[in-house]
Amino acid sequence: AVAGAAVFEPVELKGEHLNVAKISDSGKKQRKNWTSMWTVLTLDQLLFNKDRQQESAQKPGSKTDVVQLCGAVVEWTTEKSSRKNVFQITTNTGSEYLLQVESNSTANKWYDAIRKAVNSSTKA
Ligand code: I3P
Repeated sequence: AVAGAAVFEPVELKGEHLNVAKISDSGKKQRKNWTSMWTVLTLDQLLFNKDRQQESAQKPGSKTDVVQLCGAVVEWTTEKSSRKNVFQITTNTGSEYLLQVESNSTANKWYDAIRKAVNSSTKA
């Protein structure tokens, strides 16, 4: 999914499987349940799908979880999980997601790209 990533700088992260746990839904605490999700970053959204095939099926009734990045906060956390490479996204509506992947470099790539998307969509 990231072939040619170094060439196409800003939006290199088309899609990848990340471990995701939604721990709060609009301020309401959720039971932590790590799930491998096919994750796609757009200019201002993060899309979670159960699998890659659903990626293009963003119509009503599809199971895509859409995270609005405008006004979100993204930070590394070592307290909310025993796993390595975990960062948290808190949306402006108070939903909280933990994202994790074994590879440091993959985690760093997503963290950086999501922060950039947050910054540019929040200013816009
Ligand atoms: C949780 C599960 C999670 C773990 C979480 C456990 O148990 O083992 O993987 O989070 O720890 O509560 P269960 O499946 O019974 O709900 P990490 O893998 O992120 O450590 P936590 O309660 O300390 O968050």
